[in-house]
Parts: sequence; C-alpha cells; structure tokens
Amino acid sequence: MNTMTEANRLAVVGRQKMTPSEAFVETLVAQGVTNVFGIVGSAYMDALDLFPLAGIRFISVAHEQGAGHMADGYARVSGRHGVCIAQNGPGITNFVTAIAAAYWAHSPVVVVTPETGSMTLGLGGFQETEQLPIFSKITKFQAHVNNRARMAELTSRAFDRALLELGPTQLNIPRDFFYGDIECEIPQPIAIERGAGGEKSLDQAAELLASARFPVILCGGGVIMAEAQAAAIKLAELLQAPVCNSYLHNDSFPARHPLWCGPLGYQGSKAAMKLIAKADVVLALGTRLGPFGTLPQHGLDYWPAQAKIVQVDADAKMLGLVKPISVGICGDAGAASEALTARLSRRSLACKANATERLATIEQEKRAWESELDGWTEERDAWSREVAKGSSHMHPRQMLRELERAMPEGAMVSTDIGNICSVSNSYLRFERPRSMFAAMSFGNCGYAFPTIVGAKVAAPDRPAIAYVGDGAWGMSFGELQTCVRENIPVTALVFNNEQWGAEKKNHVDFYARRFVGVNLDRQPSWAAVAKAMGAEGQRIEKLSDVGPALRSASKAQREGKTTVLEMMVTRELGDPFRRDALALPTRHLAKYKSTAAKS
Ligand SMILES: Cc1ncc(C[n+]2csc(CCOP(=O)(O)OP(=O)(O)O)c2C)c(N)n1
Ligand SMILES: [Mg+2]
Repeated sequence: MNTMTEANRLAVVGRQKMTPSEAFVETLVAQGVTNVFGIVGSAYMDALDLFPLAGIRFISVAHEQGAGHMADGYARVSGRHGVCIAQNGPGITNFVTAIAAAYWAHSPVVVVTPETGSMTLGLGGFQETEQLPIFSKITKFQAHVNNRARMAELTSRAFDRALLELGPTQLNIPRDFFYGDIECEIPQPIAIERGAGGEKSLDQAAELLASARFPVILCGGGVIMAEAQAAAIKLAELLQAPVCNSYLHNDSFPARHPLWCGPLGYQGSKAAMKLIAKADVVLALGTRLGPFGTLPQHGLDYWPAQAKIVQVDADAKMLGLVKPISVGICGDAGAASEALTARLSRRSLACKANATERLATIEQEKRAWESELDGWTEERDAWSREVAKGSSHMHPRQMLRELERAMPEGAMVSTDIGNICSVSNSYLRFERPRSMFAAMSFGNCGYAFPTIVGAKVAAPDRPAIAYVGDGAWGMSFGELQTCVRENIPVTALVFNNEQWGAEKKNHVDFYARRFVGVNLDRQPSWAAVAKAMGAEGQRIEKLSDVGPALRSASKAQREGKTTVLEMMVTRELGDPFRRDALALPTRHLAKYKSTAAKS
C-alpha cells in the first residue's frame, strides 16, 4: 500500500536523474499543489500514478468543464493555483468554456493539456487536435513542452505566470514526453511582489482626491485578489467616501460598513448608483471598469461622465481601456491604497468640510433602497403579473430576500447566469472577501455549481452555496456525482421556473411573446434526481420553508451531505440582461412581415 509522509510534500532538491513524470509531479509539489481536478486519461497516467505519494489529491469529476470551473472556484477562494488536467483531444476541448470563464475572472488556473504523441503529431491519429491555438486567446501564457528535459522548467513557468499575470495558463505536453530519463533540478516558485505604482501618478491621484468634494471609491476584484480590503477601508474612512462594489464583486467591501453602498451594474444597488452619480472624483480600485458593469440600470444612467477618474490596476493594459481616466496607477490595490492614505493623511482634505452631510446622504440612500427592496416583493410588468396570478409558487424576489436573511455566517455563494441569479445581485451581501463567485463577464450558464464545488475543496469549513437557474442546472447537475463520490458537501439552490427565463424575457420585451426554445416543459423533479444520485433533495414551495431549509442544508454540509433545494418559483421575470444590445425586429421579406415590430 502507498503511504504518504510529510517528507513527500517536499520537492526533491538538487540536480538529479528522474523521469519527466517525476519532474512534472515534483514541480507541482514545489508549487504547493494539493488538489488537481480532472478526468482520468491514458495520456498522463504515468504522472497520475505518482499523485498519491506526492500528497496530491486527484478529484475525479463528471465532465472536464466541471473540472475547469472547480479549479477556478478553488483559485478564487484560496488565492492559489487551481489545477485541472484531462485526456488529450476531447478531454481538453471540454475545458474550453471553463478556461474562458477563468480568463475573465482573472483566476490563476493552470490547465494541463497532455496532447497527442510527438511522433504522430499531424498524422491525424487518435484524439488529436491542435491544442495551443484553441486556448491562445483565453490564457495569459502557454508553455509547450518541446523537449522532455524541459518538463520541470516549463511546468514551473506555467505556474509562476498564472500568479504573475493573474489568469489561466496552459501547460501542453506531448504524451510521450512523460516517459524517459532526464536530469534536472526542480525550480522553486518565483514570487513577485507588486508595488504601489509610480510616485508621480500617486502624487497626482492624491492631489485630485485631496481637492474632491464628493469622492467615491469603487472596489473591484483587484481589491480581493490583492488582499487589500483593510487598506481600502482605511482610505475610505479617511476620505469618508461612499464605497461601491464593482459588478459581481459584492465581496470587495464589507456590507456592514457604514460607507458600503452596494454593487453597481445589472440588478445592482440604486443607492450605489445614486451616490456614484454625485461623484466629482472616483477612485476605481482594482477594476478594469468593464463595459457591462457600468451600464445604466433601473432607468439610472449613473456613471459620472464629468468626474475625474483615478484608476488603479495591477495590469497596466487595463488603465483607461474602457473609460477615460484622469490618472492611471499601475499598482497593487492594497499598496496603492496605503500609499494614497499616507499622502492624504498629511494634507487638508476638501471632502472633510461636508463629511457629515455626505454620511447622512449615504445613510438616507441606503435606507431608501432597502425599503424599496422590502416593498418590491414581485415584478410589476404585465407579463409577470399575468404569470404570477393564480400561481401557488413563490415570487423570486421574496425567495431571494428570505435566502439573504438565512445566509449562514461566512458563506461562499456562487451565482449562475440567468434572470433569477441576476436579480439576486441586490440581495447578496458579504462581510469578507473571497465569498462571491459569479460567472463574471464570460457569462456562461452552468458555471455556478462546479465552481462552488471547487471553492468547497479550498475552504471545507465554510458553507458553500450555489444559486442556479433550472436551465443552467440541466447543464451542470452531473457534478452531483463528484460531490457524492468525492465527499465534497455543498448546497445547490435550483430556481425552478420551468423556463430559460433570462432569454424568455427578451421574447416578452422585443418579440411579442413568440416563444422559441425557452420553455423547459416536462423537467424531472430535480429533488428526486438529487436523491437518486445519492444527495439530499427537497422541494421548497413556501416562503416560510426557505430559511429553515437553507439552514438545515448548511448543517447537512457539516455532516458531509450535499443538498439540492428545488425552489418552486413563478415564471415572472426581472429586467433583461441586454436591453442595450437588442432592438425591436425589422423585417424586409414578405414571408417574415408578421414578425416585424408594430410601429
Ligand atoms: C452556456 C450558455 N448558453 C446559453 C446562454 C444564454 N443564456 C443566458 S441566460 C439563459 C437562461 C438561463 O435560464 P435558467 O438557468 O433557467 O435561469 P432563469 O433565467 O430562468 O432564472 C440563457 C440560455 C449562456 N449565457 N450560456
Ligand atoms: Mg429557469
């Protein structure tokens, strides 16, 4: 029997003879890898054989896309590498969607892609496809092991670059290169410390902030990745500035802090939008100001076009990319915040003069938004009223409010792409970073469930909860097998509205309710499916059952059990995703005239 000892968790030191498989696995050990997600395949079996003795757990999943999302979730919770591996050809192409999502989420995922053997490459043998072009636009770096002697060097570089550039990297290995004898040394990880940014730009930023009368801070994902929350809080308190979360980064600033205003963007906080609209200087901390995240919402075109924008980003290419800026600081969000705090604490600040007033405005806007949310129990458009009338199911908004109230302390929540998941943005508040995992700008359905599974592996003591629409659940529920088989207990909330709701909303608003492919009729009972798969399953029909069910599912997690709560909700629909990108239909051909918008 194989036995792992503490010593096995240390990589061998010094130049010596080993096989490329050993060099690969030892480099993983040197990089601190303890978990790898994937599906077994002959292409890398020689290396896989060493995982147990190297102290690396191989988490066997249901679909490689799931493994990619799990690696993403793992990376986003831990701040360390998420690693996934699969069989050359089809196993690798199955990764693509997940890696694209990780790319836009800036997750340091290392996707290991064994490829067809070097001696048959190009001959169209078995499971062959060119694996580098496929990932070229969704990775920050691609290493191709062109010689077996370079296995450790290139493996190490793929890991270093993922953290350095904050995004997925690919390690492509011809499958025959796992075998043979080589002589090499296992490189140590390279850790690069980021600084606060250029002195001149920090001085200019301090100048702008010191003279601002209504400064507002926008905290993005960079604040989370840089562990910069404490520094951001300090700076916000010095300026007494309202703080907004960037879109889907509701965990970038603690929700109980008096200066917190909530998220911008789709289904975000009206308080945050109204406050940032008043800004004369915005400090965009660790955000690229992505175009979707600042779109008008709730009828508010809130982006302060006249304000001076100071943008801080670790990636210089993001500065001024989306929005015009006055000052760009290429730096770490935490170090830059500290440098600004140091500069500003020595100066007199114009914003001190009206701080009391500003605090009162923040409080008043937040109170107004909360009471609006309290009264916003259901959607009020004609379609929603019609479908909700006579339905015994829950209103999605009321259900989401109940979930918010029952959310366990320290919870991690992943959200999928869909109408109800989007509406949840108004009801998701967090006290600590690394708590919210959304599909971000890649926006793929099927993201949330596998991602929370990976998150749970990284943080087994935290409650792990996925918000998933029933359509997206159909894409991803296969990973329940992983939860049960690998003993990774999580909670999935499946919002059963019997439709691909987010897309149906477009049919309602733009296509005169001509529904094509949006109804999810004759679905199985998802609670029963969960039970058949060895998890717990419960159908929730009443609002009063929502809180207790979430709490008992969290308790079940502590007992090692995965629970699917099938939430029965009406077919009502919130505001659409892409009002900005759709238009009423124009038709020129006679046969399609009946579908043209009536003017
Ligand atoms: C992989 C993928 N396919 C299709 C889409 C387009 N899409 C966006 S939202 C959506 C509907 C989601 O339906 P569901 O998961 O049931 O959630 P609901 O909108 O009903 O709350 C679809 C199909 C997508 N974003 N990703
Ligand atoms: Mg649905």
